[in-house]
Amino acid sequence: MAENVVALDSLQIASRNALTQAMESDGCSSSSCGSSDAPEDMDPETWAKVKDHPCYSEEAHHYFARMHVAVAPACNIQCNYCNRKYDCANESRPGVVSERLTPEQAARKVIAVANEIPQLSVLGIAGPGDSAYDWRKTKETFQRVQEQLPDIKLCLSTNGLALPDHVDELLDMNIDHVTLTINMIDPQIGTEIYPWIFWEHKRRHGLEASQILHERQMQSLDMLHERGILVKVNSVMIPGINDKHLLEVNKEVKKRGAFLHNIMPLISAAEFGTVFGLNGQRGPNAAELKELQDACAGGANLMRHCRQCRADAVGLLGEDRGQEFTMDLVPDEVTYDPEKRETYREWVKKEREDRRVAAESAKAETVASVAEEAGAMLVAVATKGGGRINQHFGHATEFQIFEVDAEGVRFVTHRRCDNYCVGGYGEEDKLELVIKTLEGIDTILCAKIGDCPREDLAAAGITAIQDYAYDYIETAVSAVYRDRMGLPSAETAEIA
Ligand code: CLF
Ligand code: SF4
Repeated sequence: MAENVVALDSLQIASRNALTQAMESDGCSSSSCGSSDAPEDMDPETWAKVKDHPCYSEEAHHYFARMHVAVAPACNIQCNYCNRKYDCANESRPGVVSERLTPEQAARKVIAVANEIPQLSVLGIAGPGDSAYDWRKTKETFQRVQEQLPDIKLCLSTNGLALPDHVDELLDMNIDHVTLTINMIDPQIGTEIYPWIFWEHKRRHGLEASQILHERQMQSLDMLHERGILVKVNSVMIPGINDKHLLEVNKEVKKRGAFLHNIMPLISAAEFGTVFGLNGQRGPNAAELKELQDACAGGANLMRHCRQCRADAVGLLGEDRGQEFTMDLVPDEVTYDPEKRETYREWVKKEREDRRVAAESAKAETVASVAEEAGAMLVAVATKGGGRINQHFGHATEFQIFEVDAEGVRFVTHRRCDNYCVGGYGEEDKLELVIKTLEGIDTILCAKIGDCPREDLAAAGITAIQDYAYDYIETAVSAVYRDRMGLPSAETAEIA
């Protein structure tokens, strides 16, 4: 608990520092937000639903956390990328087993996490089987949480086969967010992904199975959209099977009102014991995934910040605090205390407004001063959240990647790595891997970096900068870009 107070305090200090700097320098750097998740890009009702959901809003993922509880073990289909020994791979890393919980245990765990992590805003049920098929347990868990923690958003992830039977109950429970995994809209392609489904008390195979699954998924999407429930579609990209086809999926789900489309790379390995793992089906590489995402421009909005969470994930996206909250660590009796969370939300409200104003003014400055035809640049950022550059280079286990050009700054993706610094010392072989991970990156922004890694990065053509420690990401990225374009910073210009 103390740790969170410290984290909140340091964020507040960082906020004050950045504000002071911005005032002193007359908004010294330029920036842009580029995110389609800003309030001005959607109606107020939709913004109210997504603004605190770390998966539905890229901006929110800097401030808010989610957790999953594994209460629904039964599943009604078989995906070739799933091994039932593990959890549903449609919304979690394959090969991961979570702690199975009863609805009562799950509700208790949610209270324990909410008391400890003020950033928690969403509870997701994504298996370990199918949450809509194992409905009794899913529903009981949601009801318990709703009664005891009314400020937590409820989020459901499903393959869609059983969902049409429960859509109205979702509405009654005020559930605003549903993820449907849709890997095809052509049942022929489905035959290569789904060997069977269990439907109306019978196992169905081949084309018949895929046809039924497809029709129920489309029905689910239509029903959810009609009722104003936001739908995120997850698709697993499987090279040679549905990779090109996902363009069609993207168009179709947009037509049917999906709010977001999350194209996830297949993660496949023989040790997972899945059909695809055993037959050598590979997943896409980062370039193939990006190419497909870029080709989807103009279709359904894409989610690009998914971390393919662990099934028992707890914390900010990309952060894994699940091991701090296993059931043996959760007290038998726990009472919800909303105070710290209310304080945090008040702080976030102000902080994100400050950040938006700073980013907008910086964007205006960039647009006004950088020639339209100026090239784009990729910048990696080490961040622990809060939308700021607040992590040491050696501690980063992932970098957030931003693209910047004359139009502004856009989040593109994240790249994972092992942290270079372990136990206070940098490890040379790890640095080599980090440098590989950062291929194509022009500049790294971090809170601190030592001389050795900075020199090695420079030798690989990557500039590491710590001068923007604790600044907002967008304003700093923009300032670096302006600098690279040979433009004076606002501060320098003013002095001159
Ligand atoms: Fe969980 Fe999924 Fe809800 Fe998010 S995850 S059920 S929508 S609360 Fe988020 Fe994790 Fe990606 Fe899922 S980062 S795997 S998209
Ligand atoms: Fe596995 Fe989920 Fe597919 Fe069921 S829906 S087979 S649990 S990946």
